[in-house]
Amino acid sequence: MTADNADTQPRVLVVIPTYDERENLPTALERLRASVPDADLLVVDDGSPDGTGELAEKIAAQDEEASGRTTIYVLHRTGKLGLGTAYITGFRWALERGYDVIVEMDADGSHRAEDLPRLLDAVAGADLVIGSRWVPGGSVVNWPVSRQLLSRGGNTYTRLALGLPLRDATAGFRAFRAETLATMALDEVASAGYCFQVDMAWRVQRAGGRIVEVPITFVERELGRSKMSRAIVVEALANVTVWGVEQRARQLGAAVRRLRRR
Ligand SMILES: Nc1nc2c(ncn2[C@@H]2O[C@H](COP(=O)(O)OP(=O)(O)O)[C@@H](O)[C@H]2O)c(=O)[nH]1
Ligand SMILES: [Mg+2]
Repeated sequence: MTADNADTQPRVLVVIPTYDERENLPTALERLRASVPDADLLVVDDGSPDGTGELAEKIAAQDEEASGRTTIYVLHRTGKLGLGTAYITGFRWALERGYDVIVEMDADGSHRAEDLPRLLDAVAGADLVIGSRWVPGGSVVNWPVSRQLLSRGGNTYTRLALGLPLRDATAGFRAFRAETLATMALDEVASAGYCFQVDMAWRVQRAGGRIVEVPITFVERELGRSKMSRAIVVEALANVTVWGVEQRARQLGAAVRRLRRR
């Protein structure tokens, strides 16, 4: 890279939360290395009982030895503290180190590293880019119809309840401009799985940010198991309902105040 390039190329950090992803992490990191060779990678592991954290350290050390520079970093948290706070920890780490673009990505192979360059292209003209399953060109591989309906239905409900004009507000493959995150009250974001994604997008929207959805192919994991539960889905729908009602109440309050002033 020339000095010139170093000035103009955005510095990208991909944040990868892990809990028991031993079988998936090596491939995920390898594919990222191949698709976005200039990006740095940060694994945020929650003390995975299967040793994912130690494996990540080993891969990082090997990568450093082979390339002569550090590009894979690992944070260890004490226990399973949840996806949302894992991301917030990663975001703060990135902001402290001056990265320009911060990516959210799963370790289980569902988010294809090969799609990431298109997300990064789009973030040049957006505050938040969402890798979307439910825009034209997007798709899901290996999901039963019931799971597709749940995701589509949840997203339609979210769109109507919040007036958030997105097809896939629950998606977890995203690229943020650092400034977008720097101005957000990160400790106020709802932390549970799908709530976290919706809350982040809604905050960007309310702050007047530009959100772009880029079609991706989402591939359900082949190895390991999902940590999302029915309870997390129910909690997400309940939260969206409360936020929607609060929003309508605020709008109504504002309208009444305007009328009174007349
Ligand atoms: N650090 C951390 N990572 C988590 C936690 N829960 C899930 N993950 C990771 O978040 C990503 C998405 O989780 P997954 O269980 O595949 O959710 P799903 O794709 O919605 O079924 C994977 O890389 C998981 O290992 C957690 O509590 N802490
Ligand atoms: Mg998954």
